[in-house]
Amino acid sequence: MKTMASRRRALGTLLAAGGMAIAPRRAAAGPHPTDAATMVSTWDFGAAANRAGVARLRAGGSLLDAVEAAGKVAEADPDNHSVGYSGYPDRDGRVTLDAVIMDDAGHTGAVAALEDTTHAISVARAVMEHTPHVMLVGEGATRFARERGFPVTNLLTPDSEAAWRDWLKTSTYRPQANIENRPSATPGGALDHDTIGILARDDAGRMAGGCTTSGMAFKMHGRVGDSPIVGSGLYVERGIGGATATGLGEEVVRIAGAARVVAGMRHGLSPMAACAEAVRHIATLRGDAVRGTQVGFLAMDVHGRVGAFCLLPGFTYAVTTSAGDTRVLRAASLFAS
Ligand code: SD4
Repeated sequence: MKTMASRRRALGTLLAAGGMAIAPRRAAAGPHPTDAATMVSTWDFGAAANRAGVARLRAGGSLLDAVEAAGKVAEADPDNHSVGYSGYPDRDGRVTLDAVIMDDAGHTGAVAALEDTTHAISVARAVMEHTPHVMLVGEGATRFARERGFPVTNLLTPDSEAAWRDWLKTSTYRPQANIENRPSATPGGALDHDTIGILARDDAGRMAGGCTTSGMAFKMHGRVGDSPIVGSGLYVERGIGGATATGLGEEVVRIAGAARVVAGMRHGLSPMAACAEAVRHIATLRGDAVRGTQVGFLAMDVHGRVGAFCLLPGFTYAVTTSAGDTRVLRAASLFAS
């Protein structure tokens, strides 16, 4: 049986054989918090989400309540063009949302291609709690949202519509790396995408997570990314930990990314090493096809240890410790640019 070290050597050989310029980078934004984490979320806007989630926990809410509260902050933010309200539309001008929520007891619900509804993560939770299914898509998801009383909301704001009309002039689909953290005042290069992925943990080591997004800007109508797919955009396993993904979802789905990261932790890797292993696997598998593409993984284990890793520099994540301290950190990346 191969040892972990020999597997790592084999992976290094594979990468070298692929001729890829590998320039591992270390986190640049300071040390990881030493306190155990309670909540982590992707990107800079994860900080506000974490605060809402932790406030919900402190008010006596469950882990699922905290995850939902955190997701709703990003979904309602008109300056966040990649999640919920004001998300960039697909190429037909329709804003379609993907979301999932799950806990470590195997409860999960998801929606994909949901329309006219701001809080996709809440609809995902309703799928979990009020249907015999785990996922509803498209018209069925939207109809279910109406049946559950979620209000009809036009998600296409004037800003997002203007960005789409501008995009129509060229209609070139070219996702940009790290657009999630760029100011929304620059919708000119609006090949935007983003997800908020959230992981929450209590003192007993129980966990839950969520993921919500409007997906890739100007995607084909009907396109679903990794975010709502259990095991791709999110995975949580009792006694081990959880992982979430962001970036170009097609690359995450190909490797069942979040499940892979959790499997890494199950086999003894630290959260960061498990994220790095999954990122390296994408690079090995896809070679030149992922040059210039961003994929980032964020993981937290049951002890509150946190790690992240990405293909390109620029992926950030917010960590809130059990002491209530929130910091935004920069993930280490496989490539320098
Ligand atoms: C998707 N993974 O739909 C999402 C988008 C994303 O940062 O995470 N962007 O592919």
